[in-house]
Amino acid sequence: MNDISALLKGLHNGDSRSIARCITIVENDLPGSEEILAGLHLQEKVPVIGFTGPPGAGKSTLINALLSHILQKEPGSKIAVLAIDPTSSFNFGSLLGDRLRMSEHFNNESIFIRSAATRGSLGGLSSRTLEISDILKAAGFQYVIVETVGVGQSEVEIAGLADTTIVVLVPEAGDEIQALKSGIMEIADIFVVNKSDRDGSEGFAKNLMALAHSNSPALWNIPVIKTSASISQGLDELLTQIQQHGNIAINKRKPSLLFEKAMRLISISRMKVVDKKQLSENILTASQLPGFNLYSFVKAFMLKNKLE
Ligand SMILES: Nc1nc2c(ncn2[C@@H]2O[C@H](COP(=O)(O)OP(=O)(O)O)[C@@H](O)[C@H]2O)c(=O)[nH]1
Ligand SMILES: [Mg+2]
Repeated sequence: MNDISALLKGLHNGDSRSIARCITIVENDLPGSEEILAGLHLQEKVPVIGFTGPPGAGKSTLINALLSHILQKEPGSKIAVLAIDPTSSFNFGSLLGDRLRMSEHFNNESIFIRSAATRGSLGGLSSRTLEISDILKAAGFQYVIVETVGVGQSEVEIAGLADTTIVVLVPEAGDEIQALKSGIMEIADIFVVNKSDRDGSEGFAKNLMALAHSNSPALWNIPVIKTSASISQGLDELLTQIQQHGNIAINKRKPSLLFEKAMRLISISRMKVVDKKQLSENILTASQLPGFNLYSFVKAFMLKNKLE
């Protein structure tokens, strides 16, 4: 047995060191990465639950509280958490922050926590988030939770990856117009109004409920759940809705989700063959010439590099 098959065996047995090693290999595109991905025994019934929302809304606190809640209600469950943090320097401490915040469970063997940095793929998720969550799906967890900051592209991307997308907002997020504007209506399967211990949560939740109701798809009435993550309130309802939505999503939405994932994998793999350094040098030179046209430049670049 080679190293990779040994690692895969460990992964499928739920060995956390093998899981961590496989993630590192895939995340960094090291030798063996493709073999690992192609060898995964995906458990399609395992739900991937995405949490998104503005920084500070309480996503990490909520996930932490939810972990305790699940372990209480379903003792023996195994849950994986993948926390994606922006690399922007003003957020430098957040990686450590998430770990510390979830530290209550950090040494608990039923919980596997991994932080991944965003690789700046257009301000979105790490380009490997999809693959990492699939690795976790094969590793014997009952739930895979992904936390991502709802800025830029990442909230749209999480919806193309998670079976259930939870948008966490706080009362002071402002009025319902803001929610509509950022396009979150299309991606939310469940809304959470966290910090509902604060003033204004009632009115905010009511407005959001009306909007969610009128935007709900035929099969699913998008719920608005009020939580107070820091005092563990609202978790039972949240878990119930996650489970109910998961039952629908996994059976009904799967083909379209798989289609989106396939498209994403194809475009990432096509982008890989682009020599970014060369592109950047060529474009610098070409753009200084009179009559520069980006479209004909790209066409010529693709032809020259056999990308077409
Ligand atoms: N009052 C109140 N504060 C909360 C609640 N949930 C989280 N917080 C606080 O909000 C801050 C940001 O929480 P965090 O989980 O890091 O937010 P994230 O950036 O969305 O992951 C922390 O100081 C939390 O203690 C809540 O339900 N009520
Ligand atoms: Mg967080």
